[in-house]
Amino acid sequence: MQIRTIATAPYTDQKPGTSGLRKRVPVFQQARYLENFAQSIFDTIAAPPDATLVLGGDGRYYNREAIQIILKMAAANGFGRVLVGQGGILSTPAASCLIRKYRTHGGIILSASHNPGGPDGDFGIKYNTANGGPAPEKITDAIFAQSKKIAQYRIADAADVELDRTGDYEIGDMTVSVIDPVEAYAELMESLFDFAAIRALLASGFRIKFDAMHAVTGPYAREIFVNRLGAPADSIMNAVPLPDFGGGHPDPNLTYAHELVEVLYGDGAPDFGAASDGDGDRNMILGKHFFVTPSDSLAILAANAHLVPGYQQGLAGIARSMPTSAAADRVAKALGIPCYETPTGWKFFGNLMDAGKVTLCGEESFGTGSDHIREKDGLWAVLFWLNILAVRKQSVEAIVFEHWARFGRNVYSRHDYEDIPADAANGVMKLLQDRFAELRGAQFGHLRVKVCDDFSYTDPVDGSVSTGQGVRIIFTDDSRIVFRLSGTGTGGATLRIYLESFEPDVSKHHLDAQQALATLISIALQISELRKRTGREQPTVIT
Ligand code: G16
Repeated sequence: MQIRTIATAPYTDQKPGTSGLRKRVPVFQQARYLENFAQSIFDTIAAPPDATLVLGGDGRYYNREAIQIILKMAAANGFGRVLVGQGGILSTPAASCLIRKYRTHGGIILSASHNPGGPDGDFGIKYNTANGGPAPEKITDAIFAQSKKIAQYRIADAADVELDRTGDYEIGDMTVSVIDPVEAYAELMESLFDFAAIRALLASGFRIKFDAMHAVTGPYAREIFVNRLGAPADSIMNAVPLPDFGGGHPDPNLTYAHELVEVLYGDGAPDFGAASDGDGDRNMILGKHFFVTPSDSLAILAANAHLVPGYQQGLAGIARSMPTSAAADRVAKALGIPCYETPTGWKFFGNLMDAGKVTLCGEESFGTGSDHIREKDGLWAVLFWLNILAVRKQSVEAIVFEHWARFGRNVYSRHDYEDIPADAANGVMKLLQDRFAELRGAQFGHLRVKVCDDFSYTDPVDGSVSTGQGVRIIFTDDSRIVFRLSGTGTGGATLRIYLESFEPDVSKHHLDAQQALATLISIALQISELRKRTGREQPTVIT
């Protein structure tokens, strides 16, 4: 096999965001673009000779082409073996599971998560380390630095590998093992949850609907819910992964998963609904005519973890991202365990989990997971809920209301303003930062500002510091408004406003969140001059 060293010139825009490098497909299709980034990863991680790598993606447009290129580059860079999901498919949690199970050097995941796919959609690539989690900032920063000075990449002259049949193939001295993408993951799920109890629940007439949104979880959901748990085949919708996700936006929230929402809010609705995103790490949980916010979901999973076999031994601690509501903090307090507040991005949970400080983690961005892997995990969250429902034999709504009655309700909402000009978005953030002094102590009706700052985080394990992680305006009653720019979009900027207040009064727990948060919403719009600066009257998405 001939290995070619090809001269290249750097691209200047290969800075990984919240979760890897995400760009439009045509950007990745430029000559040497993918190759430059992949080589920058290989140069940075400096894997020992004959190391093993996991490789797969969410099946979006350009997945297969990218896999063939990366396989040939891995062979040229001295890897001994690459484990690839059949058809190039691996959900992000399954990739994390495989890295850990086979103790590989790391893995490359091809996904732009919840962003749309297709020839004009998004593509993405990220590196996960040997613990199975997204590379921490010191590695992604080093990859970016390397991408700015790269001068050559290495690639093997070899034929494409047959990705659709499982088995071992050779590229020179490197073995490519094409494996079933579902099996190891399904086994891990079976080891954590009481499948017999869930099977009995489903056999009792409890109806579920899972929306795979034409993305990667279809085959996983079919194996787990239908084959292993006995759910009827029509419990799963949009279950065939398509390169363009059927033209949809595979983001499991009330706006983009509207097909599922209509089913769960319609006549004769099933008892439980859930959706996952492009790469299978996000989840949305619905009851009959009822939506569970991701922040509440984390708190409820934590409060009920003792009902689930994999977590019966207790939780070491909980972690949540800063913009996520403090509902989980209340549960942690009741359990007498620590609760950590990190910046947005799953990569910040890895150190805490590796150090045994936390068992459950969650984010308002529809991500929940545990230390069973080092990624958030959509189907895991669905199974956790089903396990709780099987034991408690109550409706989703009843479980949530009982939770609020015990802990109080952290009323929560996120307003997203998507695809606004970057200048306008940066202008809003700058204005807020310039106003810190003026806002501290300011009175808005009955609310007075207690803290106003830009969130920064010192990792308690390795001492690394991350600054500029979102503007917080916290009032004396602990209600708060957070402004943050998304780090996952590819077009313009997405400005997120996170709103939270606490309601201890049970008689007000049924109130609509938008109504309950109306005062905070109007303060947010006022102090940010958002409408004037962006020309937007309404958010694009409200969750
Ligand atoms: C990624 C990260 C998450 C993060 C989310 C939102 O999710 O893995 O940890 O919460 O982005 O990020 P942002 O608010 O910056 O858009 P995913 O599912 O896109 O990989």
